Amino acid sequence: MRQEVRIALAGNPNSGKTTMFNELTGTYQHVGNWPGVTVEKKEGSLKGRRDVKVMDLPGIYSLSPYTLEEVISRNYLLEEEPDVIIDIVDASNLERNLYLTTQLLETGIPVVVALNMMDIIINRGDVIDTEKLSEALGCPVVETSAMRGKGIENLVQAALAAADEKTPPTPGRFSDDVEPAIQKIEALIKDSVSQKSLRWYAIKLFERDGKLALALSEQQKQQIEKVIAECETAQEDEAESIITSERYVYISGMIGPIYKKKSVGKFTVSDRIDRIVT
Ligand SMILES: Nc1nc2c(ncn2[C@@H]2O[C@H](COP(=O)(O)OP(=O)(O)OP(=O)(O)O)[C@@H](O)[C@H]2O)c(=O)[nH]1
Ligand SMILES: [Mg+2]
Repeated sequence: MRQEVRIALAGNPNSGKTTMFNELTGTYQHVGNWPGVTVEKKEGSLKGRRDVKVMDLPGIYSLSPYTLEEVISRNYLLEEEPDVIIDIVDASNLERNLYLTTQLLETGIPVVVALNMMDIIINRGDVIDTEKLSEALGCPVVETSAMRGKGIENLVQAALAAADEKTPPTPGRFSDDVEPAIQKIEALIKDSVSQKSLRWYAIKLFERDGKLALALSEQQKQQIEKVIAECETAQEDEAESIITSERYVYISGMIGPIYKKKSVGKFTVSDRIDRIVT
């Protein structure tokens, strides 16, 4: 018998997860227009595929341990280990949404990005280079409009293929100021966690995340603390904030060449050159 495939829908509040869940499962769940609607996990089966389960997770901005929604989502991802995460990204707020994406890529679970709300981007006349975004993130990116039922079939195919291949994503590296510290922590804990979650735990330990289910020796803890303290002194910043800044720098560098806003001027560059030279 074929084994069950489990797909988890994760993303920022109001990015369209429940709308997508309804499209994927053919069920109808109330969709509100305000953030924080989905606090419980909701499970259904993919339309016509009872062997594929879809989980609608609460909306979150980060995988930190501060809100109930974050704790529910990250515990589900790390403890239940779904076969693939569909990261529902609101393309009209791309930069902010990718902050969570960078963290999902660190869990070691295959990720497919649904670049949702593409209807808004098209209406604005903006252009996103999806192929470049996919290359930069190191995971498949599929354009969708959950509200209009667009791109759903492509998304399902990409998610099932990723679940089948089981290839963990290659998360981005931080700058040379911070990356060595993360790698030192990875080396210190490599025998205490599974290889696929190594980077996730190293980063969370660096952030002094208080809710990690991880048994470390006193010696490991002291060595890790030393690595963190050295980096904090060098950066003149506190560890969690160092990682936040690293993510934003990384994302804005990535987005520059990928997101083209509709040009606002009346003339294109070549029009202007023509006017100047003639
Ligand atoms: N224009 C547009 N609107 C969309 C799209 N997908 C969802 N929406 C709308 O965005 C709003 C939020 O959608 P939800 O599906 O509730 O978002 P969610 O991610 O489940 O939100 P939380 O459960 O609060 O985290 C609703 O008003 C949807 O109709 C889309 O592709 N395009
Ligand atoms: Mg929802």
